[in-house]
Amino acid sequence: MIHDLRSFLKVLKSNGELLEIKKEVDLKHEIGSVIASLERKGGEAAYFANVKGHRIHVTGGLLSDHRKIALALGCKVEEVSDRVEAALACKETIKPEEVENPAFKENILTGDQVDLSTIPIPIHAPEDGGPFITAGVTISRALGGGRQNVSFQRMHIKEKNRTGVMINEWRHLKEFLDRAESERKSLPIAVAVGVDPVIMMAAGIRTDLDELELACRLRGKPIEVSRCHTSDLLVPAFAEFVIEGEILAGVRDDEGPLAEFTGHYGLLWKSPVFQVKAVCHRNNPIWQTLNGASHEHINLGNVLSREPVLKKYTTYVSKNVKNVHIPPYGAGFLALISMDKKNEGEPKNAAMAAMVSHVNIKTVVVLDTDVDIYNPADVLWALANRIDPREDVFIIPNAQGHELDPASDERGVQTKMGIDATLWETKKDLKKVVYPSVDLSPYREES
Ligand SMILES: Cc1cc2nc3c(=O)[nH]c(=O)nc-3n(C[C@H](O)[C@H](O)[C@H](O)COP(=O)(O)O)c2cc1C
Ligand SMILES: [Mn+2]
Repeated sequence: MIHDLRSFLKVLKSNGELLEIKKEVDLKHEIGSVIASLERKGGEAAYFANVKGHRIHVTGGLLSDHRKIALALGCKVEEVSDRVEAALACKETIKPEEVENPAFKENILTGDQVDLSTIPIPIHAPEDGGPFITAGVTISRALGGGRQNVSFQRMHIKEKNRTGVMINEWRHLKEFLDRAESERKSLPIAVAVGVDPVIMMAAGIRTDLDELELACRLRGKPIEVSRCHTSDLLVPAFAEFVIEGEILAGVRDDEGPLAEFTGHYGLLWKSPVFQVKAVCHRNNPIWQTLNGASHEHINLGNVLSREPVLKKYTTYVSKNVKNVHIPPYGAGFLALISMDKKNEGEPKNAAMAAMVSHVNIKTVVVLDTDVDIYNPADVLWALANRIDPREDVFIIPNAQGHELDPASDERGVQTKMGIDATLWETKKDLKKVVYPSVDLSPYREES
């Protein structure tokens, strides 16, 4: 049973989804490029056992596709969005379980011992502004008490014990920080790196629940947690690293740029500052990282939480919707609907439902069920073949989208587009050519 990063790495390895790299690699760009190259070819996650200048190993690209996400959840690929939906809909409470002597406290560094440069934190994309903690989850609580929150906040390494921390509008952490700053107080947080992958999935989902409880539901059992060394925040007991400290009241500093989820570089921001007070880590810790603008980034932020809603909205409008997908290569702006239409107008209704299932969704393509919505070439084939733009494309001007979409104004106002790429009824007897897929290994063997 997966309960931490190490047990997940074992599962990936035994399923042929982990590439162990013994060659020496550079933190600057090389690790990011190897992870990206593997992701581009639908390959394995990466495990770097020889990082130049460091003894600590690095791993990355662990949730780059649905095969690995399904392994993390212990389900089939086609069950992933139903699993997330079930966890969100579940009324049963499964609380994290507090334990003594957590693994992450095997080593505790405080005061002058804290030095982030001793941790192999990569510079990922060629034009990133420096090394960033990208796969860590931020654990926080409002100063006056209340439930905990878990979210992703990238951390730009600035000094041996200081990082920038990007906190967008509408984040729970932003609420906590605003309130603390109004009292001129700093906010304690902890960044857990290298955790059970369901905790990362929960952190990327916007919910009013404590995301650790959502993670427990995804795992189907309590997740073990322990108090931090310097605060009473409860963090995953089996985290590889727990970096503790506080976000300083009223301080803002340059942070960025970093490869953003849209696939473009972001800007240099004036962001809050994280002052590190303690670095706790397991014996022989493993550093986990994640590439900005990667499929993994989009899966965690834009796909896992939104596919269940997309499915709910579109199947509500038409029972002939068979499947939905938000492909990670579409930056979360594209939705694909697989439909066995019974009526000519149905695909457009399903497309309209998809457009309102999440504000970021801009382009919706409705496809016949003979098109594999997980295969981009098949989707483009249908777009090239089965549409008459005048009949099959409709646009909705001045709708609300995301302000980082390059084709929207500064408040995110943009045009949405629906495309009915299903075969016309008059052509419905056309049959797609499908060659059976064969296992090629016997054909490659020498005689
Ligand atoms: C890989 C990744 C990186 C992210 N980086 C940031 C970030 O730097 N700052 C931020 O405010 N949100 C970031 N997000 C988005 C939030 O973590 C995400 O929307 C989360 O659900 C917000 O949690 P909340 O609802 O508890 O505020 C990131 C998401 C992912 C998946
Ligand atoms: Mn939250």
